[in-house]
Amino acid sequence: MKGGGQGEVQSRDLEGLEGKSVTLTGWIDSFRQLGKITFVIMGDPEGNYQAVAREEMARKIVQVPRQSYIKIWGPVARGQGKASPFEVRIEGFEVINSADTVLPIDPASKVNSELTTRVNNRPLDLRVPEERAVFLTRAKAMQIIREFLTGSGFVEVDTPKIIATASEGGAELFKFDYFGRPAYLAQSPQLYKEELVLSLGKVFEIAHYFRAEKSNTVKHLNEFTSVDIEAAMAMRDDAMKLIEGLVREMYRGLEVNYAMPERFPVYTYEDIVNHAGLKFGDDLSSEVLNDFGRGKGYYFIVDWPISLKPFYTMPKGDALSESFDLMYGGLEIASGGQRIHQHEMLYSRLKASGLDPESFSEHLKAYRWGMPPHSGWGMGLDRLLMVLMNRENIREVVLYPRDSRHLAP
Ligand code: AMO
Repeated sequence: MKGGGQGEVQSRDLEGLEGKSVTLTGWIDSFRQLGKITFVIMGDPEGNYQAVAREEMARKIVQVPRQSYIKIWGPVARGQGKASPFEVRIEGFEVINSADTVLPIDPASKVNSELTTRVNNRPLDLRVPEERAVFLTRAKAMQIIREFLTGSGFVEVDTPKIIATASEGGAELFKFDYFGRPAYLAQSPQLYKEELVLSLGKVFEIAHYFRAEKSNTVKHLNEFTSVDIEAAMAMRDDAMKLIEGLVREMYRGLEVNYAMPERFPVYTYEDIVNHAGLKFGDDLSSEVLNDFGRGKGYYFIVDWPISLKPFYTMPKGDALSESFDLMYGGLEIASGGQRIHQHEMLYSRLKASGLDPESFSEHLKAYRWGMPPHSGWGMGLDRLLMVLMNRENIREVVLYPRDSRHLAP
């Protein structure tokens, strides 16, 4: 094998290796010519760094198409350029796998390609350190969520994504043929997570769900990631405190500076209806929420009319419900609340919501087996990450977004 004395190292190791000969593999990001010297900006998963080639070596390496995967070797020296504090003086290189000379996007370009082009060429797009950073943050966020919820006594579960009955209403369901019977892609783990509190007490799940939304907006996808929790003996306020705690923990753990209020403000549905001049029972459109949420950070909207919430929501008096939405400005981040735990009430709420209780018989039976009172929520992870990372479009924080126009790659 060709290579330098130190064996293979990564760019992050360079600092401690001044004067030593090293071998690295990675891709060519770009070349910069300065007189007789050619700076080769190299990339690897850790970031970009600088290598230097002179004379014959320079003439040879600039022939290699950018983004090719190569091996370089030579001594490490204190850097002369601004790309990295240490650089590799190239004594030799080997092309491991050459890239096409014409690329759909140029990761080294200062001019960003269109989001659609980037998403369609994601593997190459992620060679841009700033874009890769989004998904490193996403991975860290998942870890923080798991640690936070596990540390709060929740058990991680994974429930089926092929289901027989709708949990969030029929309009946005993807239906398909399941060996001659109709089946659907799960819109949420709602029914399962409620059933599981019967024995496991406190459960959470992080998974993909499917909504047949036709609208193409910056906040909707047809396949999105939700963080769901459900907890026995928890009231709505407990569920709200938990999500507030999780959001704070994510900002802390991801080291995102944000002036968090002491407590997230709480508004009622009625506050917003009055503000917008609507009448009780009207749904709150994006326009109304954007207007109400302008200049606001995180806040809750509580006490929605029962008529606007799914059948499993616990009523509050005659017309309201023990529900909440967590908002950021005009964007809904999560919704949840207390659920119905009594069989008869659930049965009649199904009927009142225009659903056939018979098709929920498998689910309903758990409510005859000592179901504890319980509350929970579902949080759109992609939406929260979009806010956290200050991105304008949900597709920027999802590796391979699915919307009605995009099924590939
Ligand atoms: P809901 O339908 O409000 O509630 O969904 C919960 C959260 O999931 C996110 N979300 C979406 N994100 C991107 N694209 C979509 N198409 C999309 N649809 C929803 C939102 C939303 O707040 N079972 C209840 C939750 C519960 O009560 O526990 C549910 O699914 O951020």
